[in-house]
This record gives sequence, C-alpha cells and structure tokens, in this order.
Amino acid sequence: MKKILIVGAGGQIGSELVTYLRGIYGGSNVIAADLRPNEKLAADGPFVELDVLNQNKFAYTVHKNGVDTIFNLVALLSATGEKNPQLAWNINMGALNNSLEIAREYNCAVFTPSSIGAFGGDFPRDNTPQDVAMQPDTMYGVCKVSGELLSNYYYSRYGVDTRSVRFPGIISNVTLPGGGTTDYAVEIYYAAVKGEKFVCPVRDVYMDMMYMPDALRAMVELMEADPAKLRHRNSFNIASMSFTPDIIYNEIRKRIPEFEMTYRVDPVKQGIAESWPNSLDDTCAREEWGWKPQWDLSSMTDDMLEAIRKKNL
Ligand code: AKB
Repeated sequence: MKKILIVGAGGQIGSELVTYLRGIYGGSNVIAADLRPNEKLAADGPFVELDVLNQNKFAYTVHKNGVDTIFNLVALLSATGEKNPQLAWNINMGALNNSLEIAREYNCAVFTPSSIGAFGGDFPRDNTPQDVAMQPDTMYGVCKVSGELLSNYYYSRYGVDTRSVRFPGIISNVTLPGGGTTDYAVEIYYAAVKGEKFVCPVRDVYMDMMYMPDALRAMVELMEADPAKLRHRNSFNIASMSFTPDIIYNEIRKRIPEFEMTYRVDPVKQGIAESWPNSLDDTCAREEWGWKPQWDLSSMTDDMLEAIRKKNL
C-alpha cells in the first residue's frame, strides 16, 4: 500500500481509518473522499469531495493520484437499509461495483467491509463458522453477501486483489455510527457519561462487537498479509467480544453505579439482532493472517468512558 483512497471517509470507521493510515503511510499518501466537505479530514492530508456513484469522477481521482489501494467504506447500515431497501441496494452495490471496476482498470487492491449482517436464515448462532449458508433477512445483509461474491468474482476472474472482513458492531468514540442495529453499544457510553438514563432498543440478545483500535489494525494487517497464505478473501470472520445489553450495562455500572438503563424495544432492530450470530468463529482469520484482538469489554469500557469524559459534553 503506497497510495490509498478511502471512499466514505467521513463515516464512523473512515474518520478514524484516515488518521490511522496517515500515521502509517504518511499524510500525503492517504486521500480521504466523502460526499460532503470535511474540514477535519482535509486538515492533515488530501481530501476530495466525491460521490462514488459518479464513476467518471471516481476513476479520475484514482488515475490522477496514482492510487493503488481503495478502501470502500460507503454503506447504508442495517436499520436504515430496512427503511429504504432500494436506496440501500443502489448505494451499497453501486459503490462496490464502481470500486471494483475502477480497481480492475487501474490495478488497485480493494478492501470493502462485510459484516455479521451478512448472516441470516438457519445457521449455528454460537461460534458461527467461517463457511456456512448465508441467507440474510435484511437488504443490508443481501448487499453484504452479494458484495462478498462479487469481490471474490473480481479476484478469480480479473485478478483484482480484493480482501474483506466481516465486522461485528464497531464501538468508537470519535464519530458516532448511524442507522445500525449495534449502535446502542456506542450510545450507551455517551448516555452514561452525560448522566442520562439509557433507553435500549434491543433486549436479551448477544451480538459480536469490536473496539475501533482492533478494527483499524485488522484492516491494515489483512491488506498487508502475504497473499500466498490467504485461502479465503471475501470475507473473513473476525471477533473479539460478544455481549447482551445487560452485560455492557453492568460493565458500565461497575464504574458508574448510579447509571440507569431501561428498554423500549424497536421491533425492526430486535428482529435484525436475533437474525445475526451470537458469536463468530474467527479461526480462519487467526490461521491465515494472524488475527488476534487486543481489547475486551473491560479494557474497552475504561477507554471509552475516559475518552468521552474528555469531550466535556
Ligand atoms: C449495523 O448494525 O448495521 C452495523 C453492522 C453490524 O454491520 N454496525
């Protein structure tokens, strides 16, 4: 990776990935692109206002800057996707299709995250294997499975170096997520620090989660991995922790005993959460490129509370 373009850079993952990659590869080698202007991302490196569905402008940006790696982070998430499935398909698949076509033309590697949302239907909920039938119930999941297949196709048919992980819910303290089923696990920390009662939209359901520093490291380690060792490409199960709302609530209460949580279940989010794995088996990622998480619920909770307190909200 020498010249990197991150599309969808203004989102929850992108806004931190830009900083992380600039720290590794140098500010001028990491171009951030987003639909909307973003002063923060433009402050310490190149920034392009880009609608990824505009294939000509996307291709021009890659060509003009000699880009060799594209991180495609454009996506409508699971809960938003259910409000407007056609829009979710057009954006999620349009961004991926353009990324792959441009990568084919300009010889780029492509990283596109898949998700625990790719699973659905009848499959083992606990320790969900890497390779299992995937019949997702959401448009987000349909896009993720289609994206995995399309990315593998571009690799086998055209030799495009496509790689991906199935992200759990990502927990972070820089940019808020939006429209996801796992968003509660970020929002709960903000409520706790602000001294507010948290109203949780899902109940008694385990979902895999991951702290952002592990997610950032996973993307770089996979993209830097020796291709000869990869038996899978799109997409690897990765895991670090799995909990229910009660479990994360009690972890926060160990530090803030007066914190209160109540439930107002959102049937759409609850249904989605129940259709996803309780926990993933990430053996293949561990064996093929050395994946190993560094954060657990307790260390993440300490770090999240400290970081959010510093924001003086
Ligand atoms: C969502 O909840 O939709 C996402 C995801 C797990 O992919 N955070």
